[in-house]
Amino acid sequence: MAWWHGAVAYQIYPRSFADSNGDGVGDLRGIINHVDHLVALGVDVVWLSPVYRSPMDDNGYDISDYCDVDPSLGTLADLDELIAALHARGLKLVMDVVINHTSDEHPWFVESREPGSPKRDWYIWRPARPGFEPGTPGAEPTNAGSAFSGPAWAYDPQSGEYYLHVFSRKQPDLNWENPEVRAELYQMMRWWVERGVDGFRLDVINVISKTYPPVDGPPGPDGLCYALAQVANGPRLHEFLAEMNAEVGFTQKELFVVGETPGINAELARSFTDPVARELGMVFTFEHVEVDQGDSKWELVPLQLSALKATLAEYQYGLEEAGWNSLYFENHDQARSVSRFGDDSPAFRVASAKTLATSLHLLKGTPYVYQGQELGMTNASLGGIEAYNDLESIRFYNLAVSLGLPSEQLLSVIAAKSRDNARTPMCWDASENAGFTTGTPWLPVNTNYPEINAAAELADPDSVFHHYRKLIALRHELEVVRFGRFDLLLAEDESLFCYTRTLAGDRLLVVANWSAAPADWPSVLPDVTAAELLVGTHPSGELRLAGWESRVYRLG
Ligand code: TEU
Repeated sequence: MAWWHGAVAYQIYPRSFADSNGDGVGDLRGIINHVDHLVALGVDVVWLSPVYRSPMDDNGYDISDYCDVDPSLGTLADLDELIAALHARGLKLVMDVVINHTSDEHPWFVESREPGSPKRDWYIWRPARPGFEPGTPGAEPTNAGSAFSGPAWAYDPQSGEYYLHVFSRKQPDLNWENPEVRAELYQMMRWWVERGVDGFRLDVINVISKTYPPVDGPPGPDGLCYALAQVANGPRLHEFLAEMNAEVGFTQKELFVVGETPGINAELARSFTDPVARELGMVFTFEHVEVDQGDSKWELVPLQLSALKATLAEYQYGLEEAGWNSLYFENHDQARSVSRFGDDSPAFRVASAKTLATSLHLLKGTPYVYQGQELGMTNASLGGIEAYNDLESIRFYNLAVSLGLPSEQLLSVIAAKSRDNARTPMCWDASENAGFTTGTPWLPVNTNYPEINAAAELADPDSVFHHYRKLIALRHELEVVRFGRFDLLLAEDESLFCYTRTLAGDRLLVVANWSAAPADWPSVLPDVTAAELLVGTHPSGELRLAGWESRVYRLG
């Protein structure tokens, strides 16, 4: 086992974490100033969302220089200082690297636009659809649709051809078939390892090898076929991942490597993370965060707990013999879990945030805490579309309005699912702007910050924060939490999430009530009269569970 199998990670979205210079945007020095918070929580690893030089079309996921820090976030020297500050406290730093695409302002792409340039083949260029005038409606090479609405092909008048962008048009996809591209990216990653980083989070890494040649796919309501699903998991994916591992030294140097992999299943997750394959350490899968949606994230479907449990269990079982799971409910792309899966009303916010945490952190894998999740921060309630920043939400809104959908209905869907829910500033204390900035925050601070903030929660032993702290400590303490076999109980139950973890003679029982209604103790559960209660959300007493109560027992 590697060190990271027993670790807990904490994700920082730098623009929203802490602003040290009053410009309203979080920065690296802000993180340096708050390392104590991470130490108090007890996490082992920081995953830093992109801080590279970027035009910020997608808040840093559009990189124009892989080897420099964006001036809005600080300097390379600040980053060195952060790495040193974390290492001095026993924490590791993992860089989020986006290598499926670059910014269209990256010098490589600028050069690639020249048809005769040596870098032409570094990106994916195609001529217009036969019989169509280039640049006219419908002339795109295929009907591929980008993840952020509209075609995934952008016309470049300079060369009369189109380039592929699975994400925004300012995020052209690199051509991984070209060995020079791969060599250059591996070189860049080695440079970061030499600088002291402890691993990588690899953005949409299963999209680097694409299914070719691009062809028209089944059209959705907008006439387009979702490119992300259409081209992902291409034929050379395993080859590229193994090559990257060998060239950068993932396995050899015991780096913490997590690949983001939308649109895969448990079998693929196992194949990427089986140590024998020497590809990735673990992957972020999506099935469990898609159970409350229809065909797209914007089609809301009420959560069925049995469906969520089934998908989580599928990965637990599927990666038991080989491979390793990542465990997450939140990140910078997802709504706040207490508002989404829990109950953020005053009566149940604290209990449900704790119960979601217990349910996730007792699973087998590496848990991730997204900034503010440890406080039980809620969705943003931003209001009108003008309050939003995220290009995904704004582009979806504009497209849907143009198709005649009522704005009010769209805003309620966006309020539930927008990525901006996770991106409002971290709430540090009850002072103005939640202590995030002395200036004007780039995205509004959640109005509930006087109540939900780090200072208040650190001072309250019953807070969501201290519950997370206990769960993290429990993982460090008990081998059965890190490595015990998972077994789901009461799979069909729509309000109780119950499972055991077993390692040799050691056995834990997790019982979580995912509902506001109290629940009788199910007779099929193991007897707990002689069991030790390790962590609970409520004062222990009767067996019957209160609304959103959860408990972890060590069975005798
Ligand atoms: O996300 C990839 C991804 O699958 C998401 O775009 C997802 O489709 C969307 O967020 C659902 O709402 C990664 C990053 O996490 C995301 O922030 C970037 O926007 C994206 O890649 C492009 O780099």
